[in-house]
Amino acid sequence: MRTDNRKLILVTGAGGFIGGGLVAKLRAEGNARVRAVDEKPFEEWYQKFDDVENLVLDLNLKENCERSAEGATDVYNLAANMGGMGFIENNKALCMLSVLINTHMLQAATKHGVERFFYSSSACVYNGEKQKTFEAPSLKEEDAYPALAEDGYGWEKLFSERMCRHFHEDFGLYTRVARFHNVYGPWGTWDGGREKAPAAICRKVIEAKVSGKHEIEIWGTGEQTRSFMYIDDCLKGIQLIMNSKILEPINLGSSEAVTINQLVDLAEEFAGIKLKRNYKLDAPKGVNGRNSDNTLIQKYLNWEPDTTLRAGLEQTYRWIYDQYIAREKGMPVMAQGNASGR
Ligand code: GKE
Repeated sequence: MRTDNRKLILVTGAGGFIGGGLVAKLRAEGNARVRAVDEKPFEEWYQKFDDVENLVLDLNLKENCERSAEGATDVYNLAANMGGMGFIENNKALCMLSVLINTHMLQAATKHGVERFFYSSSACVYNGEKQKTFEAPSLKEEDAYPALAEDGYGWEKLFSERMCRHFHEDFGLYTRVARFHNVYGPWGTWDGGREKAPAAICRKVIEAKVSGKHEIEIWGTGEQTRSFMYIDDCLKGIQLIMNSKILEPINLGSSEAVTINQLVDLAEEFAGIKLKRNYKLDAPKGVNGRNSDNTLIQKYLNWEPDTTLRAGLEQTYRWIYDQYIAREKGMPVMAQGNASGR
């Protein structure tokens, strides 16, 4: 049997949306062996490939992080307990417990002499005071301080970012940190409570179309602003940042801000229907406005996420539509509702 001398890349959270997408991309590129790790049983992985090493391990535990990092040169740490506003607002302690994964993965990577370590942070680290306006404030990297992050989830991300920095300074581990802005696309969570606005709105519009009940519930006033990053841009950005020399946390997000109402307009257009909008004002809303300032990523990489929301959302809508119909018919669909990977 021939030995495989290609380097070994570890992807944690590989059963989740972004982790699964990254494994798919790395194996297609074929330059490395891939080890895919997630705590979920295999039948719940969003994507799974038999030609990579797949492991079910709980990365809250240090020994499992050590087992995962052994022999790896690159680590993409995408494992976290997370979800959209409906999840993070109601599960703050669970979100903060991801600090166990991040602490143990950093220790394990240091112990095994890993060459590069990627940490997926979030726009939720930004100071809430700077996101009070609905005018889609563009957040620069420096706007994370003075710190007033999203309660629970955002504070854990900010702390773990900081740990990455100090593992580099004190222990020489080459860490890379990207702050993801709301990622969406096919193979993402679209039901079950952890879904974010793009998938939730697509699903609700599809539900209305299929049922013939032409109404939709929207959380908040619909005037909240966000930018949404298509999964292909996210994956490309992750690899560019990992292979760069960027030491500080950097935004990885689209700079095309829209209101939630505009998001609904688009989904309605794909469905070819118009819906009566019911605004649920006491639902989880998060910040009023948020956009990604991409000056820094442009400076370093001469690139920024550039898939238009129209193009990306249309792909996503079609994919969720097929999943929805398959579920209606009792056919197998992607597992939902227990996303432990990004
Ligand atoms: N999830 C969801 N579901 N959100 C809805 C819905 C719905 O049916 N209807 C309206 N919204 C509104 C929310 O109230 C919120 O104001 C906005 O859409 C975006 O919600 P979201 O996609 O769940 O999440 P956020 O952008 O507020 O926050 C997310 O930010 C990311 C980073 O940019 C977080 O959930 C994190 O998971 C993530 O780090």
